[in-house]
Amino acid sequence: MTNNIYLLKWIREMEELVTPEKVIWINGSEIQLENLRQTACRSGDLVKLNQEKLPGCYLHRTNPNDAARVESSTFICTKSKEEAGPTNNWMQPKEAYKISYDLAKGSYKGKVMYVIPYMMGPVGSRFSKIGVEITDSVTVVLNMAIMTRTGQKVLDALGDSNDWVRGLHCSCNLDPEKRYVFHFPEDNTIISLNSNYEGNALLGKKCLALRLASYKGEKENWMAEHMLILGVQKPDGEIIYICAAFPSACGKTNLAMLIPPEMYKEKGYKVWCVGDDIAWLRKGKDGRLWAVNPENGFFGVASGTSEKSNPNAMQVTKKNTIFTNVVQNLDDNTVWWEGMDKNPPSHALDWKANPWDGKTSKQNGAHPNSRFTSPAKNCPSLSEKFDDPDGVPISAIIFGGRRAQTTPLVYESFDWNHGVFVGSVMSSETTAAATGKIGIVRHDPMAMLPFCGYNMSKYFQHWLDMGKFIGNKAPKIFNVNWFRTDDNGNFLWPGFSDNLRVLEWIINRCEDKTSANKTPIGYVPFASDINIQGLDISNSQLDSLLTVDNDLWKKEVQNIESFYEKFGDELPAELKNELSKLKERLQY
Ligand code: GTP
Ligand code: SPV
Ligand code: MN
Repeated sequence: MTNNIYLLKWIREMEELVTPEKVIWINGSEIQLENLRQTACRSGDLVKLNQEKLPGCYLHRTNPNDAARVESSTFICTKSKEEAGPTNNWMQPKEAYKISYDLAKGSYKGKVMYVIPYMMGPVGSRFSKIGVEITDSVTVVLNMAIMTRTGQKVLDALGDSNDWVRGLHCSCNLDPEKRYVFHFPEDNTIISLNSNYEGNALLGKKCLALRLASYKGEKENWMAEHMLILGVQKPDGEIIYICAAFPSACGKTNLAMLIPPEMYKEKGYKVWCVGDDIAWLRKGKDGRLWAVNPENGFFGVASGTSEKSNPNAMQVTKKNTIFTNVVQNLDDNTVWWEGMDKNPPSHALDWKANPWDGKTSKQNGAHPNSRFTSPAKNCPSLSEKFDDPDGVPISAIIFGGRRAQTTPLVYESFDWNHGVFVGSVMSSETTAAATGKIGIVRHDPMAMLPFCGYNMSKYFQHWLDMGKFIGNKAPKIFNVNWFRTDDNGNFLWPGFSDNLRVLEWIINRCEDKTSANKTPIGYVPFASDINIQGLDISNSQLDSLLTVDNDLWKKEVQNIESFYEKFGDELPAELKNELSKLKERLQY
């Protein structure tokens, strides 16, 4: 399939290391993939679902100890610890390679070694990056074939170049004590051991497209960000493109696939999905910031997804989808998860394959981080720019997280540097997307805490530098919070499709069409400028959503100060300055 000497040499070395029974190169053909699906069903790695109701759909159950990303096992392995910075786990490359090779050695014995050439970004785009992942897991192959562009066309694009990312994935025995996701940004290499959960094992996604890409972007004047990309088509037909960075399980997929409320549809609004998780951003020929989605599919949260909250996502999962850790309904061999509807199956298997009766069981049937892997082209609202090699021009960047208090529904930063400050001090409640406690508020700068492949201080500086580089054509920066609650813990804002009402205000601000209330933290909407027509929401509720409570913000400043201490003298002066200005405005 290729004569690339670098690739062939590496494959030979890896073959000698892992000693498989045979090697299969993934050429991306439907015939080959169909064979692999059958193999996976025979081995029990996948369960074939009802092909009339869910054509092309399969169920994947992970080992129960392996159902989410493991941040404590994720390492950046640069020569100096300094390069990984204070927010990443670091290991010396030599030590990480030693651990890797000891675990990988002979671990494919009796198994097939799959070689997956894949591309992140549209084929033919000069921004795209090529990777090759070696795996012993057929479900990894099938997931990668959905999430990335794979096969012969990638090898053709690679030619004889040595500019590609080496990725080795070994299932080993899924021992959580020996689980590692190692990144070697200086060697363009990723090694993942002892996990088959997609977030740890699909090496093109968070590992390449965020951790290695962010490292590269810093050196090459571009950015790899944990952002959805969407286009809002206004009644006049113009489409405004927006990127938004929310931490894991905080609403990216939902916002990216938004369907406008009736009233907005009638006016002529449409929302187009370009991407739901990752954006690569560059300065375009026109001087503006342009975004490309490097992925080819969606790896979305199943739990909570319903016809009511996200009908587009439900549509996305109706065919050619791999479900991970959901309930299997044994009556008709379909799937179910908490939040899908109020009618759980009684005759079912839970995500661990134990018999489960949804009508009587007190335990959840699906894992809270249950997922779907679906082709992007399944999305009814997929943008026609999805495959555009240049991507789309960005008018606004939105940061956001899950905060029960403190952060208003939406506010606008005063300028780029202040916007970078706002992103750098983001915090959000932890979710089931990663192992560990849920609901703990933690700082997660730009939603990149688990995904930044280098020193976070340098990353902040890079954001500041990009602002200078783009100058007055830079997007405006906003912050949103869909998750503010009342005293009883109920969400104050309806969210989901109604988030378009907030996007409308954001677009109006970008187009200088509306004034705003200048508060110590930024520009907050006047209540009369958020359209709540048709919503069951009182004026006082809207007022609470837009309140900036000085006392809470003074506490927030203390949290920011202790978070910033991590970075010591390396924290860019601009951010220190923004913090002092915030304190002044709060009359600290
Ligand atoms: P990752 O794929 O892990 O990066 O998550 P994500 O950021 O794509 O989050 P997703 O859109 O899947 O949403 C995660 C959960 O957040 C869903 O199950 C929803 O329940 C909830 N959610 C999303 N949008 C809203 C919203 O506007 N309001 C409220 N209250 N909940 C929301
Ligand atoms: C996330 O956790 O942000 C995800 C899922 O999108 S994973 O691929 O596991 O990172
Ligand atoms: Mn998502």
